[in-house]
Amino acid sequence: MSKKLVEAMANLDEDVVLSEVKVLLDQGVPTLDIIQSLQDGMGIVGKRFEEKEYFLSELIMSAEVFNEASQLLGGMGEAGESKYGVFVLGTIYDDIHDIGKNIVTTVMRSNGFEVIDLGVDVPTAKFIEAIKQYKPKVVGISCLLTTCFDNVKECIQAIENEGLRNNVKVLIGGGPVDEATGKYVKADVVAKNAQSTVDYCKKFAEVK
Ligand code: B12
Repeated sequence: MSKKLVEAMANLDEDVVLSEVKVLLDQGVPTLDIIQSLQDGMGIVGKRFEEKEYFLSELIMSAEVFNEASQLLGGMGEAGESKYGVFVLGTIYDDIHDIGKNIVTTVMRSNGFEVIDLGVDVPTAKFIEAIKQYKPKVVGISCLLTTCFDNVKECIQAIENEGLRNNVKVLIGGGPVDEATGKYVKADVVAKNAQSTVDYCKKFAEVK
């Protein structure tokens, strides 16, 4: 964990963020560790927003700085051969946060999954259609807003009502999501980062 990077991200100090990411890359620090520091910095941005020290403009700025920094992280890897099957994911409807989802997409692809990324603000019907079409072993739902937990719950219930729940594990993730949320929405697993998503999905994968 780079304290300097966490603080620079939290302070939206773009120059320091970019130079520190370069330094860490030169030192051979793994990409996912760098992302974790950026993610922790974003957590502080969120807290400052809650405490009204930051406003919407700072949230927007944080997304820009994060995206700039990720451009430097070529090391997340290119999509490789898909040997573990399909993973469908999207951000639940009414929620447009996509930075974390996009990281999960990239990391899953570079670890041998074919990822069907449904995008953001995804309605339940689109998740169901994708499950029927691609028959994934695991579906991921990203949710960054507590006001959208009920949407996730509704979506998972609808998957069950369609008779699809026994064939698919539902994995949820996103900043404010925790174990209690997982129980509330009836997800199988809560993933706090991209690596745990890969580890979990590999358990259910069909190796080709
Ligand atoms: C950047 C940001 C924004 C940006 C998003 C830009 C974008 N393209 O995504 C913008 C400015 C658009 C935005 C808007 C809003 N935001 Co906002 N935002 C954030 C912030 C600061 C960072 C989120 C982020 O990108 N983190 C970095 C990534 C890497 O982390 P992550 O998303 O957690 O992802 C990792 C893991 O969680 C996991 N993961 C994530 N998704 C998934 C999915 C699956 C399937 C799996 C397995 C794993 C997984 O893996 C990822 C990689 O490790 C958070 C604060 C926070 N603590 O999260 C607030 C936060 C989420 N936002 C918040 C709010 C309130 C809003 C707004 C309502 C503000 C407003 N008044 O308009 C709007 C809502 C818009 C909407 N309808 O969606 C609140 C939500 C509070 C709550 N209780 O619900 C937060 C928590 C800030 C706060 N503390 O108040 N936001």
